[in-house]
Amino acid sequence: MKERLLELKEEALRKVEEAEDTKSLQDIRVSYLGKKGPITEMLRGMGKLSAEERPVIGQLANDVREEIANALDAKMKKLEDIALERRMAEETIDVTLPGRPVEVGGPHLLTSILEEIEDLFIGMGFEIKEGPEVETDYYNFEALNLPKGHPARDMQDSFYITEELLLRTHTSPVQARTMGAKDGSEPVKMICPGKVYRRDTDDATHSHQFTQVEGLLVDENVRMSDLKGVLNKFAKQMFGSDREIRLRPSFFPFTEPSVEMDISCKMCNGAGCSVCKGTGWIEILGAGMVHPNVLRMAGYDPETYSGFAFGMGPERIAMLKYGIDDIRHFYTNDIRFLKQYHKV
Ligand code: FA5
Repeated sequence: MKERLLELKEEALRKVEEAEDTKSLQDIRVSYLGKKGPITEMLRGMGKLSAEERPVIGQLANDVREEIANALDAKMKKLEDIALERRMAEETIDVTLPGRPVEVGGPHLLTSILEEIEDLFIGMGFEIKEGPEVETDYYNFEALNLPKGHPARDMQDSFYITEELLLRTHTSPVQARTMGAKDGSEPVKMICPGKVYRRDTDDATHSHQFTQVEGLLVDENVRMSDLKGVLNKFAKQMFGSDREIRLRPSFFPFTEPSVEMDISCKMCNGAGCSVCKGTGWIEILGAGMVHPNVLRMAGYDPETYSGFAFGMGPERIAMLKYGIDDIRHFYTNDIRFLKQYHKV
């Protein structure tokens, strides 16, 4: 029995010596020192030994167990130390390496232009309003003097969701919503920036989704000259004091009289070029005096109150201001294009 124990010890110690990972050490521990291991097995059979042999073999078996356990612990520590050293070597940080550059973003050109427009009108005492992009037929058309079947509805080809719901084709419904929320005697002075949608075919100056900024001023004694004064001030501040504005008669069912405003072309200084299609002028907005029917439907008495409204296209304004030749640049998000307009 003594020889067998010594043999087992030699065998176990050799295996410990050869073990290359902690998993093998666990296996050795289980197979030599575990409950079903050969040493425990031998200890169980000690009853068959003589009274003299029993303590000697018992002592030897315990010594062998202890020696194997110590060898296992020592090897385990050694392997753990090696693993730690290896990990530390792998994770060494070279503090002399240059840092990775952090890319700094910036607002989209359209966002900057909208903020610029908002700032200009806030400076003239207008407040900012918002309205829903999914709009009812009533606010998008009917409340703006465009009853069902009115031929002028064709001026704005629409994306309908149901019979009564559509993606708004302009920001003008916010006029009716803002007036309707008042009691019919409070003055209104607001602008409303936002996205609008039309079934327009995309080209250099048209997009099926674009932005508009609506403006509305309602009070007693508001005149066309007030509209002209506000638009003139806006245009000079936005494009520079050397730019001329021109109001042309036009038609919108919700304003009477109606006008469209042109800005003298920056590229050719009014002489005529490809950008202004040879006319020397570029259209940026529609406007007019709020139609009495629109005032009445929103609860304002047109005998006492009058107002002006306008709706401009910020993409067209940015194109004119920065000489951008295609509206699609705003939406294709080529970072090289957008980066040119990041303010540092
Ligand atoms: C309107 O949408 C009117 N609601 C404007 C208005 C408001 C008139 C208040 C009177 C009173 P219009 O369809 O012309 O009008 O559009 C106004 C501006 O939006 C245009 O001058 C142009 O700058 C811009 N715009 C129109 N269609 C597109 C398009 N498909 N892509 C980009 N910009 C467009």
